[in-house]
Amino acid sequence: MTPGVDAPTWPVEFADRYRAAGYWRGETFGGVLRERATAHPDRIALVDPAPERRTWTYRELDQRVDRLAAGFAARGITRGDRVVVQLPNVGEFIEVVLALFRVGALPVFALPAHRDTEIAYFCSFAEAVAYVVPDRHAGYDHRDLASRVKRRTPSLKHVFVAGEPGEHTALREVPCEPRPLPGPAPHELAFLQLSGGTTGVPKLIPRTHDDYLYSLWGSNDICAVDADTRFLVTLPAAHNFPMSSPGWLGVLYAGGTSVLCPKPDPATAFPLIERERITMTGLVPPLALVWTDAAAHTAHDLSSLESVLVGGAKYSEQAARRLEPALGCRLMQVFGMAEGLVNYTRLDDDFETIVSTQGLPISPDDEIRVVDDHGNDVAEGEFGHLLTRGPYTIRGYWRAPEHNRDAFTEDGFYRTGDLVRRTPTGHLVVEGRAKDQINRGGEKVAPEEIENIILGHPSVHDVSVVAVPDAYLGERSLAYVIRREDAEPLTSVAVKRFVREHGVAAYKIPDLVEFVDAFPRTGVGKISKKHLRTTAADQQS
Ligand code: OOB
Repeated sequence: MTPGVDAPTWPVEFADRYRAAGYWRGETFGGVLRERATAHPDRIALVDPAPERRTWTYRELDQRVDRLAAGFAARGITRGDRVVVQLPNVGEFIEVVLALFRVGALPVFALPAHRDTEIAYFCSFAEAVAYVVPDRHAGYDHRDLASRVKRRTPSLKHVFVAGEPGEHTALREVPCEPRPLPGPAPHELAFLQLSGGTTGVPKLIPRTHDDYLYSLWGSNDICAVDADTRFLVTLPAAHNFPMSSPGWLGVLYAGGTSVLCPKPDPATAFPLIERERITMTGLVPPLALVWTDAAAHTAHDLSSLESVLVGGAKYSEQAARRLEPALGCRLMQVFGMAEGLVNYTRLDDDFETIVSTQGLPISPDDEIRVVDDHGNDVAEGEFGHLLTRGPYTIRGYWRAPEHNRDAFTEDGFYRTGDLVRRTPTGHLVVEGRAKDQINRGGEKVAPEEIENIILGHPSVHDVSVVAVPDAYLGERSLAYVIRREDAEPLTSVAVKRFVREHGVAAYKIPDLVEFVDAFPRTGVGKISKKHLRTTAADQQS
């Protein structure tokens, strides 16, 4: 699938420049795996510790991926086809993704928490031909979800189940004798990642082999990832952060070892760090807080840890100061986005810079602009809207021409929606957000999506969902609801239940619901979210 057909791509002069600079190396994921398997076949690529410890050498991973890719191809899945993948942190996830890469089919990375509404949307919007699920995960039966989605999605021909398949196809039945596959070209799309989103439905982010591979090896250089790295995949493996910053794909690129963590709590992760001699992991701020506290009284040996990356949401300076002494390793802050741009504090930055900034971009060719509300560059050190363009930042969302007109400038800068300032060394400090989004400890919620659901309740006249500060998560969600005068009485519990029953990820259910008689309005009569946020913050404090 050639980028440009379904989404805007880099103009030729930029693509030429990125190739000439050596950022785009003309590699593909399938090719990289084959090369690593040839260069060091017996090194351990992957460990899935639960329920029994399973390991994959690079040779085994390559061979299994080859057989699975052939099996997908034999079932008619071909280059450019979309496949929604919703698996937790298990070895099958890695195999499926790498096999789809090898075929040239595009994984669409759903999260394990997604439910009917999100999955049905991804499958229909992406016109997915297949959907890959676990049998059960965290007490939830994904086969039933798949049956419901399949009934309403004409394009969906296959459901593959890791585990007991029920009425679907067992993933273990798919592999067959490898055969040569045409495979994708480096400039073609590798996958579709989900955007955190500010709109009613999430946007799909088209990433190419060339651009994503650059973000991997660029991250590896900065984070000192090499063949001796033992990376713990603590966050959901399908999210951009644990996948590529530097993530399990970065570690694969370097020939190191990734260990899949089934749950992110210290009780699960700390024994694994000790047993697997983990050197590196990535955490969102709330988890970093929990780990920092738990490290004080753990009996587990965490001394193998060399660095921990923290990002996805703002990490408070006070919390950042405590991490290194508690965990006995280096902290790196990461400020990234699935659309592209990733910033890291550097290993040789001084302590103050590491705890008080969100780092520098990966690439010398990441162009950064900080602008005011009218798009004019602000003075050095002032804060404003972050715009960016570069060798691994997309030029447009997938099949979203209208949205792209707002989300990108005419000359191709992505409007991140983040408010930042730049220090004299060029480090970015995230000061806040202009986009209408809730960042619930790294999990992004688009208020509009939840407002649209609540508006469907017969007793609701109007609704506005906003973020409120939270000591642990950074932010939580609050739904302000205006009841219909003539309707049945409505409780907070009923509103939450209504959202849950609509079938969305649990983290999107409003944490708080309050009933009001009217909303504050702006001069032009729109609901003033700014005003509501301030009221909410005052009430909570
Ligand atoms: C990562 O990716 P997304 O796509 O889930 O979310 C991106 C947004 C950013 O635009 C920003 O609003 C926020 O998440 N964010 C941060 C942050 N890191 C991300 N806000 C403040 N401080 C930080 N350190 O979240 C993501 C992707 C790759 C690597 C790391 C995180």
